[in-house]
Order: sequence, then structure tokens, then C-alpha cells
Amino acid sequence: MSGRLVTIEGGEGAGKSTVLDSVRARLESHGITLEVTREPGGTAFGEAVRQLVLDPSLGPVCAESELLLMFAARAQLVRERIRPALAAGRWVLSDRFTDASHAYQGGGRGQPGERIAELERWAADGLRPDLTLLLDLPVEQGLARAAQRGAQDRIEGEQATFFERVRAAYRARAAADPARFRVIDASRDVTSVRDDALAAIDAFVAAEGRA
Ligand code: Z5A
Repeated sequence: MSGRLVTIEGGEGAGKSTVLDSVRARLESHGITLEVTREPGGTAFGEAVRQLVLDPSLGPVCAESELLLMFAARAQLVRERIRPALAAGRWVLSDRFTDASHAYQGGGRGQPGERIAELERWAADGLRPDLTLLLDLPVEQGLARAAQRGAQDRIEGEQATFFERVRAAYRARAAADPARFRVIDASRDVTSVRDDALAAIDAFVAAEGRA
């Protein structure tokens, strides 16, 4: 039986990294063999692209270049790691995937949705997550949390209005695909957010007959 692709998404300071280890541990506790990755990144090539695309010293980068770099890293990740893992029956947990391109490059930068969808079909080999946890919180709150972490990357340096468009795009995607998305109120304390994420994982694993 092929594996499943589970993704965690959210805007700035949503707490993805904070819940990721718990989600990983919960999946493994169900006897699931798992690979964990992140985007952009996850392969040697993808991590090099990540350095490039998030480097604040490079100045303005046009939206087209940014979109293509996200998909360049994703194309490699899908073929080098995700497809082989799924084919071997392993599950994959990814910190971000194509929904981030729809939210940041689509909602944030205004790139047309059909262009991103075409890249999804071609560069990402049509691969869609089976479950997506969307950590959703007000932009101001997320930016305040992210500010505690210190140095900003190039995209983190954007204005709040950019992140409002990112949030709206994420929420619109979740509303359009409720079977795949679980929207978690990430404005609460870490324990509450983590509990909801783990409950969503347990329900999904049970539905897949793996509990
Ligand atoms: N990007 C894109 O534009 N297009 C794409 O296709 C893809 C990505 C794939 C890198 O992503 C950037 O690439 C990102 C989107 C863009 N741009 N930006 N900006 P990333 O996921 O690596 O980077 P990030 O969004 O900045 O995420 P992060 O640094 O991993 O943040 P997080 O995981 O969501 O948050 P965190 O590190 O877990 O928590 C942030 C702080 O808040 C930290 O101090 C925590 O202790 C604290 N925290 C967390 N949860 C809570 C709660 N519940 N209460 C209070 N405090 C909390």
C-alpha cells in the first residue's frame, strides 16, 4: 500500500516547527514509517535553492523568479524523496508544500492561480497532500511571534498587508477543500494547538485503517 503525504502549513509565526516533532512522534506511535522534510528544501539541491530564495541581501526578486525557484526545489523533492517514499509505503510529513506557493506567490504576490496549478501538474508531478494541517492565526499575532526569533529572511521582511493576502489565500484553499484541510486555531497556547493537531492526526490515521 502506498504511503500518505501529510503537510503542515501556516503564515508567519503560526507554530509549524513547534508542533512538527509532536506530529512526527504521534504518526510513529501508530507504527507508521515516516520521512520528514521541509519546503523549500528537503534535498541538497532544494536546500541550496532555499538559501538563494530567502537571502535578504539579494534585494528585490521578481515574483516569477520566486515562483519558479519554489517549484524547482519542489520538483527535485518530489522525484528524489517523496514519490520513492510513498511508493515504498512510507509516509511523508512536510513542513509546507504547494499550498504555500498558492498562498505566498499566488495570494501574496498575485501570480495567477492557473499558472501555479499548471506548475503543480508539471513540476510537482500532480502530487497533492492527503492531509493538510493549516495553523491559522491573525497576522499581527504571528508577526509578533516571528519577531522574537531575530533575523528576518527576505520574505519575512514583507509588509503586514502581504501576509493578510497570504492568510486569505490559505483560508480560501481550506474552505474549497474541506476533505483535505484541517484548520487549527493557532492563536491559542501551544498545548491547545498541539492537542488539536494530534487529534486531527489520530482521526486521519484511523480513517486510513492504521490506528
Ligand atoms: N515559501 C513560499 O513563499 N512559497 C513556497 O512555496 C514555500 C515557502 C514552500 C520559509 O518557510 C519561507 O518560504 C516562508 C514561506 C516561503 N516565508 N516566510 N516568511 P519556513 O516555513 O521555513 O519559514 P517560516 O514561515 O518563517 O516558518 P517558521 O520559521 O518555521 O515558523 P513556524 O514554524 O510557523 O513557527 P515556530 O518557529 O514554531 O514559532 C514561531 C515562534 O512562536 C517561536 O518563538 C515559538 O516558540 C512561538 N510559538 C509557537 N507556537 C506558539 C503558541 N501557540 N503560542 C505562543 N508562542 C508560540
